[in-house]
Amino acid sequence: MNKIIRINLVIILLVITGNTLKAQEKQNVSKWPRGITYEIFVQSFADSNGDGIGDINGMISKLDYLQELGIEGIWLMPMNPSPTYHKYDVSDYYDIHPDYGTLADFKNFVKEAHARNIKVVMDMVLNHSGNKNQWFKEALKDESIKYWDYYVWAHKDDPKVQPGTITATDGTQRRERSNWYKVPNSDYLYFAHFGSNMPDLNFDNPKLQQEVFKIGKFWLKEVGLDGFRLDAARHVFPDERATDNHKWWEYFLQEMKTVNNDVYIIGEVWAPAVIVGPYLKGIPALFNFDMGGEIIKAVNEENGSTLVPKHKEIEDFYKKINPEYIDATFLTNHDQDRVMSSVKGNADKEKLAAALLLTLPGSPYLYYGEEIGMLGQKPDEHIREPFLWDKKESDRIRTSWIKPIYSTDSSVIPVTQQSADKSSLLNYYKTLINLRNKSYALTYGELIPVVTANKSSCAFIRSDERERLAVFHNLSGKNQIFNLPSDLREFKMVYFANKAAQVKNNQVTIPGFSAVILTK
Ligand SMILES: [Ca+2]
Repeated sequence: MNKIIRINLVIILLVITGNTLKAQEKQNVSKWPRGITYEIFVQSFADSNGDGIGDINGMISKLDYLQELGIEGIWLMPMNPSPTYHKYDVSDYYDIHPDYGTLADFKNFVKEAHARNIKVVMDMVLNHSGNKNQWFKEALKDESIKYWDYYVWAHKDDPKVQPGTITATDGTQRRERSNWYKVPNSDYLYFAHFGSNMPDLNFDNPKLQQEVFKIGKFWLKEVGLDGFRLDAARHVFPDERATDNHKWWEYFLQEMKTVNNDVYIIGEVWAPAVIVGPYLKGIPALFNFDMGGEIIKAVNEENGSTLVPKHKEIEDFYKKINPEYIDATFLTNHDQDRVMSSVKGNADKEKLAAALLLTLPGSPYLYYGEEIGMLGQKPDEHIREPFLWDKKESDRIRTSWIKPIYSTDSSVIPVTQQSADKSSLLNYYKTLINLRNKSYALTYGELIPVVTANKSSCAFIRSDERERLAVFHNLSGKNQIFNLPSDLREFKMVYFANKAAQVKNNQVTIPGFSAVILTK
């Protein structure tokens, strides 16, 4: 009798162990850039030497954290020397800001990231230089100097430079002041779309074009970067010369491919999809600003009915231009209020927004701190506050270059404490990211809408020839019961649910504010 029980136990244990091993052994199927990329504001991430400013060695010490989170790519905000905290006004395109470390440190970072199967992309700010750049300092001296033509000038009598006659053409961000700036003892004014400390570079000048290629090749070849995130990509030529903008980036991509045929170029074209689309030939990956906004709006309004049609509309349009395009989806980035603040601190809604991002198609980007629920609202410094690794008294690597207003010890639970809590936001992100990385359907699958009567739900199939999953999101606080139509009755098992969901008798029960993924 005892023997039989013991044998049964052994069999049961073997079965359990077998299943567990199977789950653990499931390999990642995502291959970057179709994996998840993590955006880092270096200044705020991790400080290795106690000066309060984030640095390269600090980031190296946290690569294991990112690997464990399931990250396969990192986008680093600008790291070149610059007089400002954000570093979008570059003084030297061929070096690293001394606060962050040295070129040798950075090469080491890239090597260490690659050793963990993480690719590295850096912000490349080419629309304008900083006004402390040697090129600009030289240009200011004399019109005969070669660097004069690196910038855009107009005579003081030119009607276009008169105050009030030039405004930004981006409808949402109209400026009343002129974008032309005076220079002491000169009859010429320089053009600067983003303000006087960021003089625009002159892309009509072939010498400047060659210099830009030299910069790009330096970082790819000498440092081993995998690609660039192009800042302000739609502004290198004025808006009325959009076609020149599109062509320039095709030219740039072609040149970069001579150094690395797999170079990854992602562009910031902050505009509606209709303006973004034509850039896809030269910039194969573009941020999907429209979808990020739609997801947060849907979660806040508890209305999921627009998401799938919106995604489809953008996808159909982009695919006609470049069938191989990379849809860089995200919730918010360093220029927008943080997700947790946008959902007014509602952790359920933050989780839903994350689940939508990580189950819809695309190559998702996460902004550092999103995974621990950091808060932040404009002005910009306060959507870029120090990352919280541990409780303040034991956080030796936390940066302190700015006093946080939103993400403080009383409002955000740091990484160490969240890691130890199974139900934390961090572990929720980790689970979903790893689920996506291991899923053909979620990483590569087609999006097939599922019609539901309830507008506070968002349901769809993700389908790949190797895998099919059914995804349900309940954006309301109330339980929802969804009757599976005959073509969805193949889905009988809960593959993922963050609350007590169940599927039974062709009905799936989705608790309020939760996501459910069903498999066959
Ligand atoms: Ca430091």
